[in-house]
Amino acid sequence: MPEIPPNNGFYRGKKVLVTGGGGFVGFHVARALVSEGAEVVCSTSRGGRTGGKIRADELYEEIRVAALGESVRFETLDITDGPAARAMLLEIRPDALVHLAAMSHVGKSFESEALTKLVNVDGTRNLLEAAAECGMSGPFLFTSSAEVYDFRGANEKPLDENSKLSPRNPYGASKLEAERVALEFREKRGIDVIVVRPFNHVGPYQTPNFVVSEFAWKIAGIERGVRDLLDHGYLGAKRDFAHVSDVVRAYLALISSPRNHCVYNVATGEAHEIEEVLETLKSLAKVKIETRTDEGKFRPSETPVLVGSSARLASETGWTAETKFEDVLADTLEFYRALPDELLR
Ligand code: A2R
Repeated sequence: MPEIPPNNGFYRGKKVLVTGGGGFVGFHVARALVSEGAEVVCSTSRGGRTGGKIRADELYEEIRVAALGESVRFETLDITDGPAARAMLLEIRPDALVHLAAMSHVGKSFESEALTKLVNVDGTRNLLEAAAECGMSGPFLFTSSAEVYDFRGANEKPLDENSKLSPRNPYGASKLEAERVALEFREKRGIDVIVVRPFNHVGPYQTPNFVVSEFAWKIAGIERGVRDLLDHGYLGAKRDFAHVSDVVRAYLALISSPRNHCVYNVATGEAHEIEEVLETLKSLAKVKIETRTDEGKFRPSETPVLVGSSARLASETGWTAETKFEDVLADTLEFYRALPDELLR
């Protein structure tokens, strides 16, 4: 029997623009699209007005861009610059757009609320306006976030797309506002908008400032002998951890499929305690890992459990989260093990 290509060959020869293409998810989206035969243009804001990144972000972006090599074209675009967004879309005329560029860190959004809104809401509006002006007919996938939901009283029952919306932080608020802008462009301007709400997703190439990547990075540092112990905060919260490759598969499947809805959760439906993350990573370590609770970081989470239902995504595309929890962690650890000493300190 002839082999069926992924996504039925939908991406072969298609031109896809990936904003935030130097970011963690952007790297995986770009790589997956290339392997499906798409022509990929990634945009990053390097040198743009809202640059101001901390050094770690820049270093990790360099690693990702180097790993993609010549397989994709990189262009500079600060999405807060409306005319520049329009000029880029007019020049590229993509068949599909995966919009990932964002101020993506929940914690940092408290300190930079205005910038978070500027990039996440106004930047998204600029891209949608540009897409409308250049008559883009292909899908425009906007990555929102599980942070748009009201987590108060959340329990082991997975949240679905009809669960109450009420963000608890400026990041979630900006994503919800941007969703509304995007859905308005869908309704009034005919843009084929798909909104995705990913829950936690982890894996190789993540800047180590999220819980799983931070633990894996510290363990790799201890194994290398450049760090003594793993300090951590509260371990009692439960989260839904998908492998970034599974999340990317969901995005690509949604773009290439006929759809009955325009908003989709992307989640595994399984809750794992942070303590379990730590214990599993410790069991994967090549040396004994000494841990210490850091009182400064110890804030019991307001959100004890956060788990999502992907039933809608599964029923419309057949998607499932294929990677087992332990493999998600092992894969992440393997990435940090390959970094040079100076990036493990
Ligand atoms: O472009 P860079 O080098 O500043 O990189 C960040 C980019 N970004 C921007 N791009 C254009 N114009 C801006 N004003 C701007 N500000 C930030 O967005 C960065 O590489 C990228 C986001 O990547 P990460 O922070 O690694 O986020 P991740 O985990 O890949 O999340 C992707 C999407 C985001 O929309 C999240 O909010 C959502 O998935 O969960």
